[in-house]
Parts: sequence; structure tokens; C-alpha cells
Amino acid sequence: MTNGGCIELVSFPGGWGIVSNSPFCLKLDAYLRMSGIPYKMRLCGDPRTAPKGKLPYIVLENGTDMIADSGECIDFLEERSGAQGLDANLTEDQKADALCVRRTVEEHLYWVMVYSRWVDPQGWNHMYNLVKESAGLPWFIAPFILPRIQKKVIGELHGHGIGRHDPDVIYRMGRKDVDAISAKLGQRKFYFGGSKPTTIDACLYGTLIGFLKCPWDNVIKSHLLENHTNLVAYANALHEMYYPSMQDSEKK
Ligand SMILES: N[C@@H](CCC(=O)N[C@@H](CS)C(=O)NCC(=O)O)C(=O)O
Repeated sequence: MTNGGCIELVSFPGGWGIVSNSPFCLKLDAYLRMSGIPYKMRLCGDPRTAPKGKLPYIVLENGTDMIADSGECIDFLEERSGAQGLDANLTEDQKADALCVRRTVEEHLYWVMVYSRWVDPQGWNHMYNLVKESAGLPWFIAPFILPRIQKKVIGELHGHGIGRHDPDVIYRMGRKDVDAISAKLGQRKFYFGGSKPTTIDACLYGTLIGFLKCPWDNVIKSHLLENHTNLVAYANALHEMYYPSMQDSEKK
């Protein structure tokens, strides 16, 4: 069985004006759009069915081979694309720079996002409804399932370490990540300048737009809006460029 000649991206569903609410799924989706690689998205609400128990993953064109982890997927596709890869013309120094920024975003700022959505009472209120609706959970099931997932997420935040801090410390740490990314980007349209995005732009898009589109007064969102208009303009421009149909639905 083949996959209709297409890569299948298996992703958490979206909401709030973005195609997925997972920054990793969004990053991989944006990467595929930026690269022009044909793909179709399959929505999945239960990561336990994924090869590594997390989303996203891809199923290759042959319909059988799977690659888990957005970074692994992108590395594989970049290698396969050779000279056409988004990062093909980067220097070793630029590649190292991109990796350091990516680790800051994915291994630290991501957990601030997780805290803001799953633990902060304001975010949890919205997240509860989003997950309930996107998973189609009946009203009488949601109160049993969702607090269990929340408990698991709280355990993960504790395991990471960030969850052991008070909320103001967690958000202060997140603001420092954002300050650093903002200083690195400056006023450029793409992280490394030029006229085309590279893989780090997909990564930054996934997380920044995830904060900006959340429908409550998230501390990091407010920090972006008040102090880092360069990052806001950057993420919104990528959103307009690669998700024009989302703009239409936002206007309706
Ligand atoms: N390093 C992985 C991280 C993926 C990840 O953490 N995915 C989250 C959603 S944002 C997930 O599937 N969580 C479900 C779970 O841990 O049970 C990647 O880049 O794909």
C-alpha cells in the first residue's frame, strides 16, 4: 500500500486559528509547507498510538515506514532533499546557532507553554475546553479523563524541573528565553536573513504563534506583544505566508 505518493503527517488537531495546538506538530507542518514537500495531515487525538507515544510523526510515501519526532523527521527530509533542503546553504556556524536556539525553544520555552496551558488556571480553563472539543469527549467523560491528563503533565513538568518553581519564576524564565530569541532575530524577516526560510524559522513559528494565538492573557503572549514586536511581526508574517487559508477563516 502506498500513501498516494504523499507523506502523511500525523498531528494533534488545532484550534485558536492554528492547524495544530502542538508546537512540534505545527513546526513540522510549517516545515513541509516551506519545503514544498507534498503531504497530507492526519489528525490524531491519542498519542499513545504513535510509534514513540508522542506526536507528531510521519508515514513515508510507501505507507509503512514511520519516523517519530519532529527533529528526526526534518533531519531525514533535509538529507533526502540534498541541495534543495532548507538548510542546505547554511554554514556550520549557522547550523550550530540554529540548534542552540531550537534547544532553547523546545527544551525550555516549550515547558513554559505547557505550564501556561495545563496548570495556570486561566490557560487550563481554555485547554480543557479545547481538548474536550477536539477529542469529541462527551460532557460526562471529560471530567474524568482531562484531570488525569493534567496530572500526568504536572508530573512531566516536575520531572523537567521547571514545574518545581513558583509561577512568577516559571514566567520570568520564559520571558528571558523570549528576550534572547528576540535579540537574536533582530528585524530580520527570516532568522538567517535572505529571501527564504530555513528549518529554524519553522521551529520558531510553531512556538511563537502558539503563544500568540492562545485566547487568554498569557504572560508570555503579553510579553511578546508589549516588548517584542519584532517577534510578533515575524510570526504573523510566517503565518500569513504559509497559512493563507487560516487568514480567511479568521476573517469570517
Ligand atoms: N521531541 C518531540 C516532542 C514531541 C512532543 O512533546 N509532543 C507532545 C505534544 S506537543 C506530545 O505528543 N505529548 C503527548 C504525551 O506526552 O503523552 C518532537 O520534536 O516531536
